[in-house]
Amino acid sequence: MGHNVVIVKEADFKSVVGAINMSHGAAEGYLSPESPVLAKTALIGGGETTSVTVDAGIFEKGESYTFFCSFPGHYTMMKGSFSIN
Ligand SMILES: [Cu+2]
Repeated sequence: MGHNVVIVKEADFKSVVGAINMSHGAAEGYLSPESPVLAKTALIGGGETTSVTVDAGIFEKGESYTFFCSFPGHYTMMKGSFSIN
């Protein structure tokens, strides 16, 4: 098992999580390569650490974003949102 952080536009969340499939593999976070993912970390286990660098310029003023874990099934509980004001 593992956990990660994936960031997408809120409007893309349902399609992105709908395309999560074990066949895409852990290295891809089980995400479809066609999914409009803005940023993601590696999947890691308890006690591990990881990081990702994101160019803040990708975030648009007035847009809403969802961050979630893409391990299959986790996004139902492991998610949150933010917006740029
Ligand atoms: Cu998780």
